[in-house]
Order: sequence, then C-alpha cells, then structure tokens
Amino acid sequence: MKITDARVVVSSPGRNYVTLVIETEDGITGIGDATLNGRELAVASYLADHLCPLLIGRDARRIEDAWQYFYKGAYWRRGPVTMTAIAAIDVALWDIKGKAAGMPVYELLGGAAREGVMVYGHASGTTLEDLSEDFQHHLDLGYKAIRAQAAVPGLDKTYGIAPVDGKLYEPASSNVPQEDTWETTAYLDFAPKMMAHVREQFGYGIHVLHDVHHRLTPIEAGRLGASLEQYRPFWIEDPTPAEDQSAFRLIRQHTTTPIAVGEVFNSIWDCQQLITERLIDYIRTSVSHAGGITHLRRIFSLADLYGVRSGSHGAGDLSPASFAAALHVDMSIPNFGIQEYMGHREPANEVFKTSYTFNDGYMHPGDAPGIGVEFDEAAAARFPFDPKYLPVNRRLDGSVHDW
Ligand code: GCO
Ligand code: MG
Repeated sequence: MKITDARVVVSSPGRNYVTLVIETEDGITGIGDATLNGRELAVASYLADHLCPLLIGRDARRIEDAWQYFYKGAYWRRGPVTMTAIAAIDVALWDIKGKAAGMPVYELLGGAAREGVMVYGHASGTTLEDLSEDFQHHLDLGYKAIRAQAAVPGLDKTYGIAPVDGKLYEPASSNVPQEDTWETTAYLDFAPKMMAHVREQFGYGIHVLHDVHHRLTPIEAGRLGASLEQYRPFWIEDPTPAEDQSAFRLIRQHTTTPIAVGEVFNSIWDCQQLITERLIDYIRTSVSHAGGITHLRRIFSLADLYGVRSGSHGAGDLSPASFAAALHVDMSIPNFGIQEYMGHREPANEVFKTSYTFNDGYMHPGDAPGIGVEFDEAAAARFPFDPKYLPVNRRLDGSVHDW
C-alpha cells in the first residue's frame, strides 16, 4: 500500500494545530497531530521539508519500519520537534491500518482491556469560591477525577486558571510571551489550604489532582507532598523540572503523595530512571510528543514492569487527532491509570469530526475504523495560523523561573 501524498496543514480553529495528512494509492487517508505549542512551524517544516518527501512511495503498512527509519535514520535523535514529527507519521499510519482493516485502532492494539477510560477535568478559580463552583460543575458533568488549581493570593497571575468568560484555560495567549510572576513561599503556604478547602467542600469520594508545573526544587516538592498527604491527592504533577531524574529520590524520601511526570518528555530515555527506580507513580507522556502510538506503548510497557501507571497529557493543545489516539492506547494497555481531558475550543469541531464519547466520567474512542477522527481540510483553511506563545515565568526579583 504505497503512500502517494503527505502534506502538512497548519490551522487555528480555536487555537493552533498542525495536522499531517497521508494518502495512499488505494484512497485511504490517515491523519496525525504534529502540534508543538508555541513552536508549531518548526515541526511543520521538519515534516514538510524533510520527512514528507521521504514518505512518498513507502509502504504505509510498515509502521515499525517507518518509525525506525525516521528515528535512527535521521542520525539526530530525540527532541520535541523530531519526536512530534515522528508521532504524527506514526498515528497517521495507525489510522490508515485501522481503516484498511475496518477496525478501531484499539482493536489492533489488543482490544479493549477496560470498558472505558477514566478522565480528569480541570477545575480552577481566581478565588476558592470560584474554584468550588467550577469543581461542582465538573461533578455535575459526571467527572470522577478533577484537577484543582486556584490563583495564589498575592501573585498577579497563576497558571492553569480558566478565564471568567467560561472559555477553556489556554496558556498560549499572546503573540509575545505573557510574563507571569512566581513566589514559592506564597504557593507552598497556599496549596494545602486550597486542598483542605476542596476536601471540606466535596469530601473524599472524588479523585483530586493538582499540577505544580515544574516550579519547585526537590526539597520544596518533598515538603509540598508531605503537607498534602492528609488530603490524599490522586497525584501531584510535575513537582520539579524533570531533566534531573535522580532528584526525584529526594522527593520520595519525604512523601508518599503519588507523583506524576512526563508531559514534556519525548522519549523513553527521559523517564527510564524515573520508572526503573520507581521514583514516580504515573507517567504522563503523550502520543503526540513522545513518538506516537508505537513509542508510547514502549514507554507504558516498561512502566508496567515497575508498577507505574499511565496518566497521559491531554491539554487542549493536543489536537482531537492525538487525543483520540491516546484513548485507543488507554483502552488497550494493562497499566492505564487516568487520562487528562481538557476538551477543545470552538470551532475545533468544525475541522475535526470526532467519534469519541464522554459518559459519566469515562471516555470511549468509538468504533469507527482507524483513530475515528475525520479532518476537514476545507474547514481548516478558514482558520489561518495565528502565532501564540506560552508565558514566561519570573520571580519577584525579575529572574526567569521554571514554567
Ligand atoms: C497540563 C499542562 C498544560 C501545559 C500545556 C503546554 O497539565 O495540562 O501542564 O496546561 O501547560 O499543555 O502546552
Ligand atoms: Mg501539566
């Protein structure tokens, strides 16, 4: 089954997405998500200028061979741009394989290992009262797991807080990076109060998650974890920048609060030590940034050997194509933990026709052949690229801090 065309479409239906479209000689088309938030055109060029020409004439059925060809064959391995580009090819080829077989991708991956995928939604507020309102809204929608974030008193802006207009939280908000401020002491003081508030209001019958967004040192993270233990969070996410994997030993020495890491990882090598030393509980690598379905399964298989569960990134900057692909992986692996689900801003649904469903806190990818997402290129053309950057984070003295 020869590939006859491979093209990249950059569009902005609600936010920027980069979509790879692969066509085959028998008329089957597959899509993959190549979005790298704030660096979209780098991946678009990597694909359009270097990989798409090499796809023409290749056999679309040989997914593992394509993966190895583009990973090992480039000589320059890893990195978010390379691995996002490979991921888009990989997902598009799984989509094609599913359509050729007349099966949803999760069937090709071994079939359903569960009835549905537990997802967590985002509740946030500029005050604890607003957070409660949003939390209640998510409970009413049926969520069994909810992430809680609230503005830290005394700081201008805090990441992860949705605007009051009811729109989804979108961190890439301006065409030059917005500058936020950060103060660790205020945060460490506030976080246990926020968690106490949520438990007082809503009890312990719901999973509560919290994202630290790489802001702490390992010993500060240990202190945070210890201070939250009594509120039994499902996890704390990205407590420190994770390039230094051995630093997580220090966090582990100080707390039993479960730890989730990995949305910025792009390869199994980024989390090898974290997994094999059991320094984390959930690995958050995503289909679109960690080399596609093929590589993500390799990471999750390694994690399974060490009792680490999946908890994939699913923010709105992962397009419906990679979100659907994630659900297929989640359905089929033995060590699924939880899946982030933030949803997509309008008018994304005019461009991506999805077949996944949400029901009472659980999602299902649907049974359409392939990944179950159809991409409307004519609709995408109505929403041209709109450059946007993630914010930069500064301490009160003006120095740049981790974001
Ligand atoms: C999350 C994330 C996101 C990221 C965003 C970056 O847990 O969902 O931390 O909000 O900041 O995906 O592009
Ligand atoms: Mg996060």
